[in-house]
Amino acid sequence: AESFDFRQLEHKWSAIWEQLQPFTVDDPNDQRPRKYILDMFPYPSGDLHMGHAEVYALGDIVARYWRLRGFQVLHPIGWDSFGLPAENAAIKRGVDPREWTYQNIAQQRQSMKRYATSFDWSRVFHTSDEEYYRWNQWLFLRMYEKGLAYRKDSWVNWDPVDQTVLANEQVLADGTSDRSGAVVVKKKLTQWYFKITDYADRLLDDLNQLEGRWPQKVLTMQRNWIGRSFGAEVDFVIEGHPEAITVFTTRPDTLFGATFMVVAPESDLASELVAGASPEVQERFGTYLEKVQQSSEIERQDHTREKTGVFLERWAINPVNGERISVWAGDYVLADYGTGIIMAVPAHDQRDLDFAIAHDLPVRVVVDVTAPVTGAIPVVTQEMLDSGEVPELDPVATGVALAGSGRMINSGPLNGLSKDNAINRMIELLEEAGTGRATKTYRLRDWLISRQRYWGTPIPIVYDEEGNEIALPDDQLPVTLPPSEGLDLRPKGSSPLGAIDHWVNTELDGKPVRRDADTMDTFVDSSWYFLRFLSAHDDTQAFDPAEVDKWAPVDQYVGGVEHAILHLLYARFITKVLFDLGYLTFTEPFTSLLNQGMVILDGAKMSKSKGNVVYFSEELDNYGVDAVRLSMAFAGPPEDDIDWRDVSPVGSQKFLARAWRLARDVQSEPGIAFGNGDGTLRRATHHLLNDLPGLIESFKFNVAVARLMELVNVARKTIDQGPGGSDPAVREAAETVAIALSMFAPYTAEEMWEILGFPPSVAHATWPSPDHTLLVEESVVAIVQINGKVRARLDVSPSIGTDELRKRALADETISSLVEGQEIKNLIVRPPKIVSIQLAD
Ligand code: ANZ
Repeated sequence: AESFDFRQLEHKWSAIWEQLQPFTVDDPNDQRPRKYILDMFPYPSGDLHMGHAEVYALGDIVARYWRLRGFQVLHPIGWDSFGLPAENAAIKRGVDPREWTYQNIAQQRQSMKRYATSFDWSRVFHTSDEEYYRWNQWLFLRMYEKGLAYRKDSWVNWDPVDQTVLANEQVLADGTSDRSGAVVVKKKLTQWYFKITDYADRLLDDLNQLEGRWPQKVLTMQRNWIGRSFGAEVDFVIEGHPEAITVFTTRPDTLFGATFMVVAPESDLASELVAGASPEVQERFGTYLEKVQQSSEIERQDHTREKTGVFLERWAINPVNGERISVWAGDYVLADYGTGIIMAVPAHDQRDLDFAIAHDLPVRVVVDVTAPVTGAIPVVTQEMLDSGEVPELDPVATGVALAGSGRMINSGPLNGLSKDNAINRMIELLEEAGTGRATKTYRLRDWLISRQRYWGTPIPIVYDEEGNEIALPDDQLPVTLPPSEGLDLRPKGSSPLGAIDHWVNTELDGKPVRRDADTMDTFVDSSWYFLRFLSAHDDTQAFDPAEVDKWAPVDQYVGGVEHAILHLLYARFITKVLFDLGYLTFTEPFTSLLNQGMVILDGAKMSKSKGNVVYFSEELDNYGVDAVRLSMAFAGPPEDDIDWRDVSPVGSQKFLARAWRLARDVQSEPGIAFGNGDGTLRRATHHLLNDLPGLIESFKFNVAVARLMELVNVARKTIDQGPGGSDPAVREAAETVAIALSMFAPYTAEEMWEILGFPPSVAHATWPSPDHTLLVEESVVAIVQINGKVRARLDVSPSIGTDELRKRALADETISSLVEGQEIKNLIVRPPKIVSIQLAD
């Protein structure tokens, strides 16, 4: 017999699909319900890799599933093709970033097609296409009009290797750049920002709508990133300073314990305050500031670090007790959180205590943490005090701040109150006195979008001769990215575009103007791309509202957890902005989210430097597309990492050959009635038809594949050891396998479908409804004997267990009345057929 030849199948069906274009969605009269299934679009950094192999296999299962269920499915693809890697590669190899990018796109596109992804190829776009990025510029202008895009002179995260500005999100936890790995430093620049902080509350509160639909981990990461804290602002008068200075605190209850203030050294306020100090202090401050600027934000937040600082020779007045307290500059206070200056409460805040001890500043305990407060466990217990574990309630002696709850002391009107009550009372008192108010603050910063790089969307702003910014009118769009020829793309802290005189210097309304030479962060491109697919080639608008109405929001989004914060937060933000501008009628872009894990090898992330890279194209060459796709689905729960070492594409291949042989062994015609086919096989088939939808909808793809394998085995038994290939149940099983397999292994499934006598494509088959009479379990009769005589017959499941059968027998009315009051000498249970009871005589 012929053998299963995946290469031949791939060759044959690619050509047919290319002809049929089975996944183009373009029938305006199609009345079926709709699903929008979106996979995160790739960055064209070379050929596809194994991570892509996973995400596009999983996304395709979902898309193909909904098609089988009778939905119109929009499953588009494009390329996220602006950004640094193209430019860096171009610098390294001396090729045009454009050429490099589009060559990679061509290669990925080919691989994607080979991989049998069911995309609508008519909607492809690349974010580096002028036809796309002009709408980034359009979006920028709409945001500018609403005051949501603004320019600000500020400290930015600077990557000294790539010589570019980074968003906070691009600075890793260890303070290095997620691009170059360099330690990120601070630098002052004038930059464009999107005002995402205006949306902080909505971005946070709307996460509740996504509960149960997005991974919990992602929801938590988004919540932490936004980082809302409730507290109070308190105004402090500083002697000799014209206006009051406001601090943010989450603990206004401790205000009586505020014994000094600390300002972030690089803040404008610090320079203002030091201006009046003596020359020595000014000099000391200057030296200190320089040192601070060389350290990363992460280092500065390191709790174990020595608390350095400089006294500014300034005094503030504590608004609640009139005390004069000293004002310091210290680098544990960050310039861009809260107001950049704090009231220090050393008795109850560890960092403040460390600072107080280092600089010999007063410490006053205002919370008695040993006093019992219902529902709160003090950090220092009476037992600890008694046992001498904590010598006394003296933070200076112990070096440990009293962070726990308790009752207020040394705090005038607050004395005796618990923490929560004291917070509320203090806010009332401050509000009455006009020296403070309840407030909240966020970790979230505005989104810095300017990049001093070439390969991105030009910012649609020009400056007149006085340097005033002017937004370009819409009819001046697109601002086209000029060719890179002759440009020095190497990073130098200013945009390469600035060097093109004839591009930078232009005219608006007959007046000379200069273009902004920076380009936009590529996260702008991906913040709204899911809308562009809905009218990908519309050159009159960014997206067509009628199409948006039909398809959006995205029903199922599939992609890597590495985008849990940045991309998803920005896309959510822009969606809300577009809603507010009246362009959309929904506020969350992605109704449901599936994050796949990583593909690793030997427990480690694949990387060229480690030499543990598995290459996508080689795997396809060796095992075939279907075997690789099936292995991705079968490897385990999608959110777990897949160690490619533990995966068996060979095993997948063998299974596919078995499935294919099943179709070949069918000896009946299409349309044959299945009704009197073999009962066991029919029941197996209908159980699968019944169970697979739930498994796919809950992303248990591996379980679904295991069930398919089982069905193929049962069908094989029916052919070889049962009624044979002409039994109608064999055809029914084979058709079911072909349909279900089309989600995982499209080439094999398509071939099976053809062998079974149907025209292509199996992707458009309909999921057969299970026959519920076949789902009821078959029952067998178990007999119950007492002393060798049959006394009862029970209808039981053929798979009944020993314990269950014993219970059922003894619970039977006849049996229990006969057994009652007697001693059972012996009881034999042989499921599912016999229970034999021996009574003592
Ligand atoms: C007094 C106080 C007493 C504080 C106490 C805490 C404990 P979260 O909860 O993270 O929002 N803070 C405010 N602005 C800061 C800045 N720019 N840099 C460093 N620290 C800053 O933190 C809020 C608390 O962090 C604020 O409450 C303030 O210290 C400090 F027993 O005020 B607290």
